[in-house]
Amino acid sequence: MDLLAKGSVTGEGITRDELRLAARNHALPLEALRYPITPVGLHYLLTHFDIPVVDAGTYRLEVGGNVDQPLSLSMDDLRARERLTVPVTFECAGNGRALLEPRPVSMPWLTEAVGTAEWGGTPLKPLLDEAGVQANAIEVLFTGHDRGVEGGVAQTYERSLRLTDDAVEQALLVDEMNGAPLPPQHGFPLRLVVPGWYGMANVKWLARITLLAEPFDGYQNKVSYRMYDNDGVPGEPLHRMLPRSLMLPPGVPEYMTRRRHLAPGPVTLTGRAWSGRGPIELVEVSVDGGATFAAAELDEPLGPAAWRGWRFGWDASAGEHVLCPRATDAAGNVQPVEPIWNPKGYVNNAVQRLDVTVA
Ligand SMILES: Nc1nc2c(c(=O)[nH]1)N[C@H]1C(S)=C(S)[C@@H](COP(=O)(O)O)O[C@H]1N2
Ligand SMILES: [Mo]
Repeated sequence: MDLLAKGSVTGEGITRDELRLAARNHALPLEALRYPITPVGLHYLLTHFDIPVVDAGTYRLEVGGNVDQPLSLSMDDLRARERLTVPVTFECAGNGRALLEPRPVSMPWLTEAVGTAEWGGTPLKPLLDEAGVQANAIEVLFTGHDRGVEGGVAQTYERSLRLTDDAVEQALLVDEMNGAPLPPQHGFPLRLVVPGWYGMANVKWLARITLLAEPFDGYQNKVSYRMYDNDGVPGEPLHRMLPRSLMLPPGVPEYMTRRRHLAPGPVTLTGRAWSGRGPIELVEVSVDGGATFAAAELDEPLGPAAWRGWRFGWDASAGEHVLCPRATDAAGNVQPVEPIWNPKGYVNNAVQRLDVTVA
């Protein structure tokens, strides 16, 4: 049975296809929220096709299309350019999908498709200026080295940005993650990083940058990574992240359910919150499953495009509790307590629910 073709399922367990995807593309273990910068192996992963092998020695980044001066750059050329290192939080647009009912069938993320790394590389914009973007260009397309078939369409992973998006100004071409060369699974030897956007924009294993005079109509722009309305009509392409907060689970877990067990008494709950649409202004915590919330204390920001730590004092009383953190950003976006369903299962930023037994 082709479940992908079925779209979404009610009351059915995770299928073997979904399980295989989930095993290839792991999430952030929630206890890794303790690190402001996620250790490389604990950062979530999402690779649609196979991880390609790219030889950094012979590598060239090609810049072409509607430009005055096409460029072909080696890794040495790229490394000789202006360098920046920026902490950036990534989140997959499908984060939260498996919590929707019915469940849209694709990568079955719960809430942890997230991570923050120090990305090191060179800004995109000066390179585009050097190539000389022609007046008729409206989009810039980023093409990876990875190929496959998705939705029945043979393709290379590629995504475009509109030249008018401020993302173009902020984007980086990176060859380092946490001070070391990119590992194969995160895009070696070069990837794009678009701070504040959902993960799909951060094209890995970058082969080519092409300036286009027409909107790009490839699969990952036209079919995938758009908000669909409930009649299945494709709407706007996904762009900046909505706010979300995750809590570092207190106490110890039960092996299968991950229910937390802790002793009664005062405990400091901590976590991290982020948004691509404005700085985090408020994090609140509910200890009663989202019925009531109280404000947490915010840590100093790590950077404009990175998650922000928070802490909350709780006097844990004996019994069963459901803990929910909720983030609000400076643009006034706030996480919903209940998920909002959509056919592809994107952008479900409903609050996390942690089951806790205090005894
Ligand atoms: N070339 C290429 N780039 C890609 C992808 C991919 O499959 N191929 N997946 C995208 C998606 S959907 C996400 S969420 C992020 C994940 O980045 P990470 O695996 O480094 O965490 O990479 C993006 N870039
Ligand atoms: Mo993603």
